[in-house]
Amino acid sequence: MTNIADRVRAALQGDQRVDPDALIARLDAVRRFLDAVDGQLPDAQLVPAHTLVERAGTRLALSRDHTVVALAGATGSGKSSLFNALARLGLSPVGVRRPTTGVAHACVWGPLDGANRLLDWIGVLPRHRFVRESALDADDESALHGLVLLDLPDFDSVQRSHRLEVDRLLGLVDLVVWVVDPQKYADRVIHTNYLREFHRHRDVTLVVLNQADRLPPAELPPVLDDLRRLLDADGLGGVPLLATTAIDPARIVELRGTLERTVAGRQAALRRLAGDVDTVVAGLDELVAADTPAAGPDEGTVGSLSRALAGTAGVPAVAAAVEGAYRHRAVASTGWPLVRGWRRLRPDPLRRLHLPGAVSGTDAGAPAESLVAATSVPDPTAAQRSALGLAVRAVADRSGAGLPAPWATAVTTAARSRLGDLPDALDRAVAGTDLGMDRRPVWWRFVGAVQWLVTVAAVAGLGWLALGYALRALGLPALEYPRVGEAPLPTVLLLGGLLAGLLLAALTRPVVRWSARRARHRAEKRLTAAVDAVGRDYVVTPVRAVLDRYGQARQALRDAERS
Ligand SMILES: Nc1nc2c(ncn2[C@@H]2O[C@H](COP(=O)(O)OP(=O)(O)OP(=O)(O)O)[C@@H](O)[C@H]2O)c(=O)[nH]1
Ligand SMILES: [Mg+2]
Repeated sequence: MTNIADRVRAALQGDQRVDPDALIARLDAVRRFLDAVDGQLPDAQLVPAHTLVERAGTRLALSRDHTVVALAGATGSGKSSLFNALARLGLSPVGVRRPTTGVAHACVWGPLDGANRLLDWIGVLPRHRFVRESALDADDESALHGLVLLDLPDFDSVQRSHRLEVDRLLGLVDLVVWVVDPQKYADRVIHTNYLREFHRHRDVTLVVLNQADRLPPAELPPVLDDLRRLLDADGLGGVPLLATTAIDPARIVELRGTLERTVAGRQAALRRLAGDVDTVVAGLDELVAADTPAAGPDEGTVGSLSRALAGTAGVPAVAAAVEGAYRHRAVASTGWPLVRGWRRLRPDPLRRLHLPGAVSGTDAGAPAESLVAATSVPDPTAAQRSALGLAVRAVADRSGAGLPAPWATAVTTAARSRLGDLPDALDRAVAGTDLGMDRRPVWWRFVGAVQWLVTVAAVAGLGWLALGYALRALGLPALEYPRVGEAPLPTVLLLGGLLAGLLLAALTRPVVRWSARRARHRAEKRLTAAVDAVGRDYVVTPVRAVLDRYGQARQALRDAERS
């Protein structure tokens, strides 16, 4: 019963053909995954994927016409005996001293030439390579044409070198025939260390209970059933299970037939690699989450970052300086001409910060690059620095939320990656911002001109009055002043000019204050925008780059999954 069920399963498995193009596309997806995660994730987690991409590329390039089948098993299970029986030649020594086979032996059905490069890559020494098919065999062996059969050392060996060699070869071959014997078929080592590990390679796994002749015929079916149960527990349900007797050619016919079908199908290499891709994808699965990745930090978090950066960059101090400078300059331009000079003696608040716009004209339009670290904006306080640290952390936390741990770490690293460059960048941004202070408003000139006019009038009136007074004092004929109503014109000019000047200054003051506040807000807006751009460039963009890579990696891994 069991054998019939096995055969049906085997037949069904045989129908699941691996399309080479689909396999290559999956391998390509693994390569894309590796490109996307390069530098973002710890290399140690990526070794199997790198190994797969490298091995698969080489295996597919070497030969798709050959099928490399390994006989693997514990010492004394009869691997070499089966190898020789299948080859119908005594190629690999069979011994009583255990272990016997120390290095892999290969037998090639078909011309050795084509298989040599494959065997070079697999690492079978030339003196252990044999050719089975010769002209003498006629068509006897043609059904196995393309088979490269390997007799491996024992995997449970007392010799460490044997175990290493087996592990290496098991990673390279297309199909593994696990050879067990009636005494040791239930050994923990073979199941735990090997068969279980190969559960994703069910399509390229065959299990052989050799030395079946050592069991009384009635005991064979229960032993096979027991072995089948163990295989099911290993995750190898449905793999073909055959009973063989290496010393009886009639009782390896079924194994031979299975190998013939495998060779003819030319699917083993592809299936092996497809299983490898499954294993690698399963191992990487924890590196991507099920949900679609977030696009980046929300605007609220970025806003907090901008505010923190503005504090660090001294935006409030610069804005206050702009307001002060506006008032300073406005008064210097529109004030009473006699006190303007005194006003000019006081330092300009912007000039103190060494900011463009500190003096109109020359340095106002200078390129930002030439102003590196040129400002004297006060250094950030400890509180501002820690607020910035918290804001950057918030960007990282928000962006990394829900991502697998290594990606969350990568996001945090990215968010902090350019922190060292921030002070200079902020200084450049502040220095490069047009604060709107390099032009004198027209109304200043107008008011200034009017002030001059009324002052000239007052001075002229004063001079005129002084002249009249002097003439009178010298006893000369007095000046006849023209009159405006009852008042003499010089007096009107003097008092009117003085009064008009004072009135104009008084009326201008609130306008200056209001305009200065507007100038402050405008500067604040521009500075905040500049600082916000720095935050996006230096913190948000690196984070987005990691999230982009995460998205690519996630998509690549989905593409690498078996469809
Ligand atoms: N009765 C019987 N004896 C077998 C059978 N297969 C192998 N033997 C004997 O079992 C012993 C071990 O056989 P090998 O072929 O050397 O075993 P192996 O798995 O290659 O062992 P190592 O090379 O040490 O790993 C030899 O004495 C064989 O003659 C079989 O099917 N029936
Ligand atoms: Mg051997």
